[in-house]
This record gives sequence, structure tokens and C-alpha cells, in this order.
Amino acid sequence: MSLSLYGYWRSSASYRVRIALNLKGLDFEYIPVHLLKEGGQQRKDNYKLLNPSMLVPSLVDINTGLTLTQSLAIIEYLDEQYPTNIQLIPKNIEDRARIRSLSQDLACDVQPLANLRVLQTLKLKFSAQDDDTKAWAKDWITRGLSAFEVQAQTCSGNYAYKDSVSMLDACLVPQIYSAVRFGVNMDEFPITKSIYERCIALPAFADAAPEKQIDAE
Ligand SMILES: N[C@@H](CCC(=O)N[C@@H](CS)C(=O)NCC(=O)O)C(=O)O
Repeated sequence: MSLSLYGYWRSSASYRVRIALNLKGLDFEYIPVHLLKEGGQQRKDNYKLLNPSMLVPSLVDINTGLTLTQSLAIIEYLDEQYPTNIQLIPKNIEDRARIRSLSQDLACDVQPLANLRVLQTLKLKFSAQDDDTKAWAKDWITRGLSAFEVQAQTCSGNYAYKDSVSMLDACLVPQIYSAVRFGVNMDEFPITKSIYERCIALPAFADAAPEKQIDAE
């Protein structure tokens, strides 16, 4: 097996990459990094060598000797390095740009605000309580999904971008998993919810689900 994915079952960025690997039908070894145990295994020296940002996921490709962090860069790399009949980023320039832009809306402008280290810092340095950090995460995710719902009116088809599964679905599904965890009512976003339901019915998404991973608790 030439691909190793360091991840955590409930990490949405790891979940994105698992979906992409499954959609492309690529075999990979999954190496759990527990984000809470031992003060967070992502902060241990051996993992920091792989990923100095102390975040998951990291992908190691033994074929090419490449170690990559950043889920979107990993997904694009897999798509380009391992062409299969499933293309996560289409060839058409406008479609590629749109998919990247919408994916970044979720992965760059929404998910980071509800990331573990942000919530931990709100508690440690700004005296936030559990309820405050949950409300914080719910608020930012709600804003992000409200914007996505508007975009989906024109960009979605059967899936998040038109009628083929793409990198955008790999970003959207984990974001919704996290939304539900923080108490967002998905009925407020009917188009987004229907895309989510269509995606999770596909084996590639179902097998990537947090609860299906070897480190799930
Ligand atoms: N932009 C990064 C985000 C990675 C990220 O935020 N990972 C989270 C889990 S989803 C993490 O490792 N959190 C650990 C921490 O906050 O200490 C990517 O897309 O790969």
C-alpha cells in the first residue's frame, strides 16, 4: 500500500480526504492520530516532523516520496497523480474555478472557526464555557451553510456542483456532519440537505464516515 493517511475519525478535514480516496478507489493505510489523548497526539514531536502545523490530515505517498498536508491540496494531488474514471476536479476551467472557490468557502472560511484548537483557546484564554464554544461553532457554521444554500441554487444538480460528484461534495458532507454535531438544524437548508443525503447514500461516502473508522469512539 503506497498511500498512508494520518487522520482522526471525527476530523472533517480527514473525512474530506477519506471520501476522495474512496471515490477514486485508491487503497490506503489509515493511521489514527488522537486529537485529545496525551494532550493531543498531533502535538507530539514525531507527528510534528510530518506536519509542523500540528493538524490532521497528512498524506504520505511512498510512490513519489511526497508528504502533503492541507486536505484540498491532497485531494487535488490525488486527482492529478492518480487519474481514474472519477475526476474530482473537472477539466473545464470555469468548472474547476467554481469548485475550488466553493470548496474554499467551506474549508477555509467555515471549518477553521470551529476547529478544536480555536474552541480550546476560547476556553483557555477567554474563559468561554462549553455552551459558549458550541454556540460559537454553531453560529459560524450556520453563516457558512446559509451562504452555501444560496450558491447551491445555481451551482448544484444531483450533487453539490452540477450532476457529478466532485471535491465540493467531499468538503460539504464533513461540514454538514460537523453542523449536525453542533446542533445546526439542517431543515433550514433544504437544497444542501438533499445533496448531503444523496452523497451519504454512496458507498464511498458511507465508508468514509467517522463512525466507520478504526479509531471511532
Ligand atoms: N486547512 C486544514 C485544516 C486541518 C484541520 O483543521 N484539522 C483539524 C481537524 S479537522 C485538526 O487537526 N485539529 C487539531 C487541533 O485543532 O489541535 C486542512 O484542510 O487540512
